[in-house]
Amino acid sequence: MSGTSSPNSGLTRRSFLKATGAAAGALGLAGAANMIATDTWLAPAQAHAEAGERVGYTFHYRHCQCNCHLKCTVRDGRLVLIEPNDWPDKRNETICLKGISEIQHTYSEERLQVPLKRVGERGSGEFVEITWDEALDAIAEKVKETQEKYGAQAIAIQTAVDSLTTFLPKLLKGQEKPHRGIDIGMGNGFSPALAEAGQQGASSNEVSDWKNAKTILNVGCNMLETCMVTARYFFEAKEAGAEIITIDPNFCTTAEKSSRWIPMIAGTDPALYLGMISLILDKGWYNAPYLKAYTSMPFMVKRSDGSLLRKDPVDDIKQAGSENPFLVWDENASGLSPYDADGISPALDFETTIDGEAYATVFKLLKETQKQYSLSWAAEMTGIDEDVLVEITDKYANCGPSILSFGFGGGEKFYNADVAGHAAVLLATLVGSFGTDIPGWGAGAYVNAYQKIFGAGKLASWPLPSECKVASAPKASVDYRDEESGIRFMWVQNGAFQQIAGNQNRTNEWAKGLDFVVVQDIWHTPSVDWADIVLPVCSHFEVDEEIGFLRALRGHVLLQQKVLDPLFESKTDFWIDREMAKRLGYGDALPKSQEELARFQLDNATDKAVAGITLDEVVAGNGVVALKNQPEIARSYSNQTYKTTSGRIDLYYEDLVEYGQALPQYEAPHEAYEGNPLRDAYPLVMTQRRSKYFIHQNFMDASWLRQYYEPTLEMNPIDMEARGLESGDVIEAFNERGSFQCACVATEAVRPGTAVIIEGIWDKYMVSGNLQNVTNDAANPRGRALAKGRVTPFNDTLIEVKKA
Ligand SMILES: Nc1nc2c(c(=O)[nH]1)N[C@H]1C(S)=C(S)[C@@H](COP(=O)(O)OP(=O)(O)OC[C@H]3O[C@@H](n4cnc5c(=O)[nH]c(N)nc54)[C@H](O)[C@@H]3O)O[C@H]1N2
Ligand SMILES: Nc1nc2c(c(=O)[nH]1)N[C@H]1C(S)=C(S)[C@@H](COP(=O)(O)OP(=O)(O)OC[C@H]3O[C@@H](n4cnc5c(=O)[nH]c(N)nc54)[C@H](O)[C@@H]3O)O[C@H]1N2
Ligand SMILES: [Mo]
Repeated sequence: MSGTSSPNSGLTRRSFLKATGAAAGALGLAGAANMIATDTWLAPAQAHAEAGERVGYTFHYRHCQCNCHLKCTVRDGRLVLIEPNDWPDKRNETICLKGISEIQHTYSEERLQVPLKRVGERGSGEFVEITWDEALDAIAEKVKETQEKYGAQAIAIQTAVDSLTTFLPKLLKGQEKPHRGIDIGMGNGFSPALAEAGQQGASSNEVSDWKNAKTILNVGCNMLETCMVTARYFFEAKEAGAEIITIDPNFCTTAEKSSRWIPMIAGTDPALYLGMISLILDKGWYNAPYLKAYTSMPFMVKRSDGSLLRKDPVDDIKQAGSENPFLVWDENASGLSPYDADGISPALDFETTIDGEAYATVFKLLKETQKQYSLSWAAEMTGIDEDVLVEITDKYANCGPSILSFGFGGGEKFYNADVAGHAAVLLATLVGSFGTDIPGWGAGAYVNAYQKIFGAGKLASWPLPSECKVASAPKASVDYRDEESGIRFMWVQNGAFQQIAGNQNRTNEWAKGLDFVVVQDIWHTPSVDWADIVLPVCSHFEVDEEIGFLRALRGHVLLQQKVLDPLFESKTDFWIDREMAKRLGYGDALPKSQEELARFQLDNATDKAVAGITLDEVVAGNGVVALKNQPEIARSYSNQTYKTTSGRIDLYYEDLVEYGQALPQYEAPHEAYEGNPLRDAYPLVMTQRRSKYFIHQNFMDASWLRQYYEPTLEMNPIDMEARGLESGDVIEAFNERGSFQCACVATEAVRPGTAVIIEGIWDKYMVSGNLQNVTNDAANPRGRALAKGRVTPFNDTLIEVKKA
């Protein structure tokens, strides 16, 4: 497991030999061989030898939501010690095994060392080394050719959370992150009610507010692994007496540390929320004054077509606006009134006939549609006992302040996720969770919610010529692999070819037909093998000047500074931006150095949280300076402000009337539902999770971490026994889309009828295949009508398992 199988200078063994044969010494083999192997690296110095020791500061990767700031000791040019940096608030001083292991991982055998050009078939991973000029010239030529032939929108750039590039997407003028359906599932249903721009499903308050809550329902979020820096706030809340109830099909780490774990059937999240809503309505546990004052519940719906009643009739329901107010029934005047008129008393549970048309309030309609979602129905669907549902709903509604927390994994990655999101926001609104400024009430995804998320810390953006802007993805496509997406040229800074789409065979077929592929990464991830040109990038520890990138996160301005000089032939993302700009005719448009950019970003910031903070101050603070004027706990929607059509919480989704989802209606998962005939052949639901040891595909090659984890399919002993399997056996997991092989392990933490695997594993660490070979990529037709498009239902996957 130590990953020392083949010396891999960013090449596969086969192509490495080929490259050596073709151009002997081109890689400077003697030096490279010593540099690349971790074991030799930790032996006496070869490269960057300098006398003495120095300390450098940088931020770590962010996709695990943590972005820890690190204090790094460099001896004789090598990273030898990594510690948490000092922060003004000690609670932020964090590091985990991922950070510590960078002493090894930064020098991993899988580091891309030199620019490469494909020589074999695309996907074969056969490359030869080329120079940076050759690589960049070839790319620039292809960019221009594609722009002329198909238009700039035929270029797509898949940026990743951790790639430190800022200019490239705009310089290419292509589609940035074309439809990929990731981390939007719940938010698609949750956010339109509140119209929180940006992050879909973002929580209403920071996680530090948990200590003010009495009841916390944590549904399908393993935050103690997926947002480790929030652990402090989790335990703070528990110690303060909050009851944290984790509802999750699996006994995940967070379930283990919660006050209570309630197992549920995967993919039934909408049923859970709908059942709770029914009980709250039946028992009258909702906050009626809140619903009347701050929500669309009293708005009138025309029964015949589902449209909301406005002062003036409209042809197109989407053209509403504050000039044409929604109408409510004023109980004082016994007549219709604009919802925002003064001195009215809107009826909540009401229906009437006007000019022969029947109208009912949103609330009344909700009560009607909820009739089909009884508690016993919810209990059967979710597998949670009825009395347990009553108990948790009672606590949630009547023993507040309460928090409803969900993740970006779990129920989010199902075909029906928007229904779950819509039901979740309804549930949270019924009990008055938003905008009350009462500490401890809130709802949403709290993974990430310690970062003063709502707009705080906006750095100034460097202006580019006006024609430099990204193209929008064509409306007709639901998936970047659709023909309608029109993509001919992919520039990849993440796992576009293995990681961010389900159904690998489809991805492979699509990838073969592209005109050109660039992969820009630090490590040799599986996507690299699909590149025509590979660009090796510096890790977050390496910069070619003293100053690197700035971020405003976790309530602070955080700076990346030089810890190491660029290793091997790698270059910074910024350097690549500048070189591409020169070649595309924008040579003068970019800052000359990262320092110039960083100064600009701070000196021109208009955000009060940042204005006045200087780069010199950040450097003097070893890369960490607190944002200004920050509340102790950031909250959103204060004073009940919502950026919705009505300015209130709009729970009735008029634009989904044609899909029958104006109010949430239960929809089964695509594959993973009881009674699906496909279960005869593929009876197990395979969900995926993340691990504290990895960030998706990142760190898969970190040999110090790999000692703790071997890729395994986790299964319940009952399902193992039924298949004659024992822990450690190599299994084949398969369905009609494909298969993969790895070891299996028996664990009671996984529900019978399901199998669980950590997502992101590179092919080379599996016995064979990639877990993405089996995952579901079905597109829900409703997807096009949703705010962020359709979701990728990775977890909505049925498989069968047999001994390999
Ligand atoms: N089957 C299955 N698939 C899934 C999921 C699932 O649950 N199941 N989850 C999905 C989700 S939620 C997500 S968000 C995606 C994530 O998928 P990705 O976006 O691919 O996630 P990362 O592995 O974080 O990718 C970051 C890449 O950026 C590289 N990188 C890091 N730092 C830098 C840098 O400074 N510069 C450059 N140029 N590159 C850098 C890393 O080496 C890594 O290859 O995966 C999705 N895929
Ligand atoms: N260390 C680390 N941290 C990360 C990441 C990483 O790769 N590594 N990735 C980041 C990213 S991009 C994301 S999107 C977040 C995701 O963060 P989380 O939402 O915490 O993601 P997961 O661990 O995938 O899933 C959470 C839980 O959902 C449960 N689950 C599975 N199916 C269902 C279901 O049908 N219903 C319910 N209710 N629960 C279900 C799983 O058992 C699991 O315990 O994590 C972020 N943080
Ligand atoms: Mo994600």
